[in-house]
Amino acid sequence: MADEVILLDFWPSLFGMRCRIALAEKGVKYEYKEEDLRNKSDLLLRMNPIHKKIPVLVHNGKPVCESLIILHYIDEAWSDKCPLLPSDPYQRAQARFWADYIDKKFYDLGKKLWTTKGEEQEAAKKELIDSLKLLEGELGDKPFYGGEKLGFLDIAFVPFYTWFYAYETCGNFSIEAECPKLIAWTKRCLEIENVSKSLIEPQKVYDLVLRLKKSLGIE
Ligand code: GS8
Repeated sequence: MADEVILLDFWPSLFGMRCRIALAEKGVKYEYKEEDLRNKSDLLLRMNPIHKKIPVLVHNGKPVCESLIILHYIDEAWSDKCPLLPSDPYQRAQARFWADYIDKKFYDLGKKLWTTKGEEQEAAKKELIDSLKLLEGELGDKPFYGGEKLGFLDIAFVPFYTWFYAYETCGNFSIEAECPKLIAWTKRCLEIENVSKSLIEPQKVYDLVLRLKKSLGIE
């Protein structure tokens, strides 16, 4: 029997984009189901009753939640093609460490950049730039975090690129001026079709941010 694979997702989600790239890299055919997060489907509530969040990967009726856990699962369940995590245990631990760092730092900092002003926004901007510089240092002179090819950490990190334009415009700064090597890496990632077709246009994210700001009464 063929595998039944469903991805419950929401188009601007950084976490959903990770799963889309990994599934594309593995060549897994799946059904994409867009969720309305203000009116969550019964399927989402049944498949992720703990957090009630997307993304959820439903593989032959069984749900896997949390994007980084989904990436691991995809790597293990479709292990015959295109390994995502490094084979060396130490390198695997490093990739997991930085993916965890990204999740602990960027989502909240990014949100602060477009929801605050003045000193609070400046502090978020500085912290974001410092963190991006750390990640740029971790890349070093390698083409990808995965070495010569796209890997787990590349997939965990590159969706944030789609939000960079919104962060830069709201915070009035240039990530390229601060971290040129990091932006060169995003460009290399985007040359890979499985990446570019899984990400959404930065302008669409910015338009969404403007709508969210309006609905939240900011500015
Ligand atoms: C985060 C998922 C998440 O925040 C992961 O999968 O890595 N740690 C999780 N999902 C959001 C949409 S993306 O911003 C979500 O589903 N929110 C709905 C809600 O909070 O009700």
